[in-house]
Amino acid sequence: MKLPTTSFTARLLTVLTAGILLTTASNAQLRNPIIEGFHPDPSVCRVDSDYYLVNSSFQYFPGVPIYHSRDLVNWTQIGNVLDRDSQLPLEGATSWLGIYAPTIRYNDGTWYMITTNVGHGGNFMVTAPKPTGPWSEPIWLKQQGIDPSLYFEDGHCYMVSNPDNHIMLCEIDPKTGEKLTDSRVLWRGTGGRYPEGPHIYKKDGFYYLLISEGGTELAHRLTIARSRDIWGPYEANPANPLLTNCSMAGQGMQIQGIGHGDFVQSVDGRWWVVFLAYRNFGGSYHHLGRETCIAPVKWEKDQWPVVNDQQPIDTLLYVAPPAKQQPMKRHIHTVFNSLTLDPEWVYIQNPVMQNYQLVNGQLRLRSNGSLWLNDRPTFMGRRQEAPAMQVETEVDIHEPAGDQYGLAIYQIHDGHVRFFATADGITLDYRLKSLDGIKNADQWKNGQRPKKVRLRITSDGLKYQFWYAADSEREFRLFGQIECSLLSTEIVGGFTGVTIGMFCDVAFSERSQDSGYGVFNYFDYEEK
Ligand code: 6LW
Repeated sequence: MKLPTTSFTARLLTVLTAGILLTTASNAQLRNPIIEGFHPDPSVCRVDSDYYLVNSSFQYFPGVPIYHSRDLVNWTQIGNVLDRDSQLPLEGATSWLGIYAPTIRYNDGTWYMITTNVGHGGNFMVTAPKPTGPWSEPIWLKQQGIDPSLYFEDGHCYMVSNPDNHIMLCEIDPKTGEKLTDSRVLWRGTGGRYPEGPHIYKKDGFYYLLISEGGTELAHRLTIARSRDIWGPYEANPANPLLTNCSMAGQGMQIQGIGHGDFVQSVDGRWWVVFLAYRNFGGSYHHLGRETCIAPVKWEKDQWPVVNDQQPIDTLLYVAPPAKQQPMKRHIHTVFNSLTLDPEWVYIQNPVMQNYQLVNGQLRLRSNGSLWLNDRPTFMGRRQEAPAMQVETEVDIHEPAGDQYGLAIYQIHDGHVRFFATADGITLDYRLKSLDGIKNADQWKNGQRPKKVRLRITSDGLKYQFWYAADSEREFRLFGQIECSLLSTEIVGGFTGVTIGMFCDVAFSERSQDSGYGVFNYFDYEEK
């Protein structure tokens, strides 16, 4: 990841330009992102008046969250496509590995989700009779590269992906995945780096090939080419890039890194593109990951598509949204008296399920070794989907004092913060690449060891603050704070965004020999 090196004058100009755009766009109504937090690489598919959208998920289990909408702007998670070990081996996966960009498509009564498990077998697809599943076992595919997509026409099924930085096409048998033709190069992009994220569409007799270039950072962009024959030759759009914020007008926006898109036509006939972007907080840092955004597309007969009138993208667009956007302030209080948890819960790699037990309305977690060892650590969390939010849990305190359990803010195995209470006291510590240390630690005063401690993390988008209250204390005490930027992709890396959850661990660098366990009474997540 490169940090921006924009000159002061350029910044000043773009801030001014952004100001002018904002003023003229005072009626702006379309709010981005449409799915906040770690939701990269969106792919969307409409059947009748229902839209379905999937995202990449990297080292997290279950994988590939799937969303449903009736209007393209208000989305509800209806499950996860990959929800069992046999579909999703993740041993050793980090935030750079595991499940990359997926594509969702529907053809002739069957739903398809095709993606790459980087580090565990490459490209595969799963199929289902309904988007809610059940999804099949993986059908492994021979054509390599990342970001596979499918295109169906007249009984043929084509697969496109990017082996060796070329966009390549082959025909496959959609039932077995067997290759029916050689793989042929369609396009190498406009000459920038990393041609990826290809999708094929047919309109007015042209095959359109939409791709991303530039890498998923500041230079990210969408480009497009077209041909009368699916096998090419493809001619590049003279007005490429189709969409980027890597421009004088775009570089001052809070939203950056725009790319990886998929077109969809809404029920009213309008065209849209969903794509990923990240929001900077407190400088050129993003900690919430790459998020799912949307922009309007003008696509006249026989003409090239034009996205958002070639204007840069920010958090408000001057365009009528397809429907009223509901406020996104979620407040979810989870208690542990049911074995069925909502689909937003995630584990790091394949969880060792006996380490997660619901006992008498409490969640009991057993340690499986340190978070940073990255070997199926015990962690149950959710994506942080809004910059301003609060999470809270209550833990029971028990002997021995060596067990460490509480709340963790997790970006990557070597980029996370832990806030926990033990029989000895309370601790806030961190691992940020090769730096690990204790930010604050306090012992319980003699004889005042509490039975229960409530742990709370709040954020305004720029800093995290850590609070606690013991037993029946009503007031929370501030225990420490850190900047969100320390957990950003720019500092600790990875393709994901922050998740927040409950962990059970032993001291850094130790592997649990046995029995560390922690007891949690609830988990509360509230966006502000
Ligand atoms: C993804 C690729 C990309 O597969 O980054 O931004 C890779 N786009 O298309 C990982 O998300």
